[in-house]
Amino acid sequence: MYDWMSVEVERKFVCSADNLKTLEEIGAVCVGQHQIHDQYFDTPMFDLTLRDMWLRKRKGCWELKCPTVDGTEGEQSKAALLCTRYKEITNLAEIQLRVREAIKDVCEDSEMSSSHVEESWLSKVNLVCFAEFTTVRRSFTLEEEEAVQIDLDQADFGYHVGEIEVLVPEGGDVQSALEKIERTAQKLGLTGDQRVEGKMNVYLKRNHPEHYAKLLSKRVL
Ligand code: V4E
Repeated sequence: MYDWMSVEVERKFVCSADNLKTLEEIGAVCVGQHQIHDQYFDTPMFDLTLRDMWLRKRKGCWELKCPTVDGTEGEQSKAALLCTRYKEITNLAEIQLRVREAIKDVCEDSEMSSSHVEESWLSKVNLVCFAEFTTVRRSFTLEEEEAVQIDLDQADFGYHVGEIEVLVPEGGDVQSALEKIERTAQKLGLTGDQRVEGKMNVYLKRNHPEHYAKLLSKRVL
């Protein structure tokens, strides 16, 4: 399968000093601290995010997150309901294809081959940056939970959030990822039964409140 297409299964949690202590106690290994600068793009009418499609540029690379249908949606456990699942696409040609498909009714017919310089494809489909922020991320792993990463994020607009995530290759075992995340959440002592807001929720609430309200009403967020 394609290595540029995987499914990110993720549970966010409220991040506190206690989590750091617990991470130490359960023997989590800090695998790095990075600064991440993200720019998110959409049409002026927000045609992508209204379809739950999130296009961003991170470290000079394009990434698109879009909803996934993986067959685990039906009867969902409480633990699964706390997780999000998004297809993550990093191949520019595939991203352009999906973006063009999503906004074909609103953009002029345009040729978007990967040979175009990327700024030209942005203007051709009328994509503009609607969110930009930097995050300091500390990442941890647990020896006994292969492929699980725990991130503690501090966004520059003053929001802290934790994430437990597993990247599943396209067609891989989402159920087992959900189980790994649940076991990790229990080790961390997470008790909340509500989904926790991501950085973008908080950013949009502050900077694009009308669009945020629309996303809530359409149940995208
Ligand atoms: C998918 C999504 C957005 C794009 C950003 O995704 P997120 O995982 O929140 O950001 P980040 O920086 O942690 O990315 P990573 O480094 O893990 O790839 S913005 C909003 N969504 C949808 C969404 C949702 N509906 N509910 C929750 C809890 N999170 C995200």
